[in-house]
Amino acid sequence: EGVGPQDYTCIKLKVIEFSPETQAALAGNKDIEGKTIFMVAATLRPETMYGQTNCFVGVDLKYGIFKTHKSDELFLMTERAARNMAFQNLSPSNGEVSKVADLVGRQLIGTQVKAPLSTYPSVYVLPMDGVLATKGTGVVTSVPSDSPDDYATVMDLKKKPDYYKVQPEWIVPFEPVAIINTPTYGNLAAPTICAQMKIASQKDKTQLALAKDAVYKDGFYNGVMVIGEYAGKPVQEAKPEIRKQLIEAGEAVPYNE
Ligand code: A2H
Repeated sequence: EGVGPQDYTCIKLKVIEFSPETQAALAGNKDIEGKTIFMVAATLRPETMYGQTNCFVGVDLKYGIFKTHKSDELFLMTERAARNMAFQNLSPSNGEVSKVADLVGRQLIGTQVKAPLSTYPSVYVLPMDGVLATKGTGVVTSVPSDSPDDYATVMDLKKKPDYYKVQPEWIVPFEPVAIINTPTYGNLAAPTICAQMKIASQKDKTQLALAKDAVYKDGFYNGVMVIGEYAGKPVQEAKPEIRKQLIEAGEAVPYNE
């Protein structure tokens, strides 16, 4: 990590309804009136977006809502990401960072968003412990079928909704979706490897790092898509095509850091 520039795809999760806490925080804010707000999630796996079941934020992280290159669209993310985007043609003018609201991750839990390509019509914003303020946008889209971190976190939330202050109906109906098949881990790589390695929680960090590496490589080199337009095609072929389509459809933006 932190070795060289990363080519992320930032997925635009359109806000359908903010949590009551966020609605209260934004009440009377004229800068957001009539605008479409997106929670923007940096991913290295655009081909897995069919399997989005929720979105993660860090409860103690600071977020902002920022003006973008499109006058009718606002991005919700960390200020750090907004500063980087300001030099990647994603802000009103080069280098300009224009924040219209401040929020804390905790306030966003329970917000309902539309995740592009997801088989679920809408998904919810949930808490994750390990979201770094220093990477991506501070917003992580969750694909429990293919990301061991996401799967382990979703398991924690399902087991202890009260402790994590989430409602079961925000998580329980959203089962992992088969996206990619590999000879080693079948078509639900993350649940399979978590069971094999007896990973029970997002707190099992050492094991999760190993699991993440194993399924990432296996999926990329040996994976075949089992869903969507590229079903039957290798991941290596589908990945750049799906990325391009999301960007052309206005549902994602390229982002480097
Ligand atoms: B990936 P790298 Cl299916 N804090 O997207 C913690 N993790 C973050 C983050 C942050 N601020 N920003 C992005 N990420 C996650 C999909 C995915 C991802 C799958 C499988 C593996 C995987 C769905 N979540 O990542 O350190 C995002 O999760 C494993 C590497 O820059 C992003 O891609 O390599 C990935 O970490 C970027 O991590």
